[in-house]
Amino acid sequence: MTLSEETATENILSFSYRAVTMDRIIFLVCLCVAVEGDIGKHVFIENKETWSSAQAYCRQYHTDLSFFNSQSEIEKLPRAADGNLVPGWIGLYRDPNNKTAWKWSGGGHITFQNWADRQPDNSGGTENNAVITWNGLWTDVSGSDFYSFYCVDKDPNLPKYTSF
Ligand SMILES: [Ca+2]
Repeated sequence: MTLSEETATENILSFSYRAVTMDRIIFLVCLCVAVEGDIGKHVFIENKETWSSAQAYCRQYHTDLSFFNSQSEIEKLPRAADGNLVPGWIGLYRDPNNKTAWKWSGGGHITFQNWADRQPDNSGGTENNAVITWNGLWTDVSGSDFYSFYCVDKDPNLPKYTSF
């Protein structure tokens, strides 16, 4: 084998190694996008219910009340004809073991938050749930109030270890 042939073989080996590495990088990038970027399809339910009734409905006919890990996930919510959101329940509830922490109905503490100005304020001490308002910001209200709501059909391809 001449020197140039050896060099050629080395180049080919080096190239295929790089191709394998690239495959892994692409795979990992896709995994991250799935975890951070796409929770599922959100559905608006116009009927006004208490938070618990809305949760029960979403769990029966969809995955759960809607939850979010980014602003772009909020942008996916169906909007009214005027381009605004109809105020409605999302899966947010105050952690009964830590009054300053919030959890998603689907499980786990929130990792992303989008509270409106001066919210959550727990006005009257009974605001243990939250609605999303016309502009996508959240505000805590009493769970016994009646609101329309948002359910999510979670993407079945989402890895099970996601914290939602
Ligand atoms: Ca409030």
